[in-house]
Amino acid sequence: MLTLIGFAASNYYNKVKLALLEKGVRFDEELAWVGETDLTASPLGKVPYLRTTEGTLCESSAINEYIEAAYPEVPLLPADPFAAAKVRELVLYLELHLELVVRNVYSEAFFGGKVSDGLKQMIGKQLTKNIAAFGKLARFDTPFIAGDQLTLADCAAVCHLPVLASATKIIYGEDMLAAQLPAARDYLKRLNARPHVQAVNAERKLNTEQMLARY
Ligand SMILES: N[C@@H](CCC(=O)N[C@@H](CS)C(=O)NCC(=O)O)C(=O)O
Repeated sequence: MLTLIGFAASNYYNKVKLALLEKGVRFDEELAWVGETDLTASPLGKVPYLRTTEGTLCESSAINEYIEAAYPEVPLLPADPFAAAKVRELVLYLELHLELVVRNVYSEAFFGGKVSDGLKQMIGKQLTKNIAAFGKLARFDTPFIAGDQLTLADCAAVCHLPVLASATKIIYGEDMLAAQLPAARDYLKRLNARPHVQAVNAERKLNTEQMLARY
């Protein structure tokens, strides 16, 4: 049995949860807020992490790759090695070049903190460049972001892109994702209509209220 540990306001937690749901893999959830995590399982104190019968695993992409290999019945990676690498390329772009960059302004966008104007300007510039580059790799003309099949890249995109959209709207007065990649909106609408995505989003909203009430 698998136990996913963390909190449902987290985009990384939800990326793994969505993969488990879409694959139909049974799992439990265990709530652990930042500061309450098991540091032997996730030494940086980050969520999510996964408890398995073999031990624990942290880092959402390592977890999703493990789930994919251990439960291959409903695949979220193409069998073709090149097509699978294209999916992984999208996940890396989403995280290294979009999520980790925009994360620098979350404290002001979502948590009542303050970010310097200099940093905002630098992050804004990086995002302009990185969103355009992401748009060269992402497919918005196909049902899913890497083509005709739902993949791990969709699990990441549907959790990370809305945060990029809302953080940039708050900080820069413009949803930079919609401004640069207008087709992303329809893609997210399509994905958000999936029952498992709806379930993840409903729990995200509830958990976000709980998280903000703790501040
Ligand atoms: N690279 C990590 C990122 C996970 C991450 O940043 N999680 C956030 C919540 S969305 C977290 O735990 N932040 C607390 C911290 O960094 O101390 C992954 O893919 O799992």
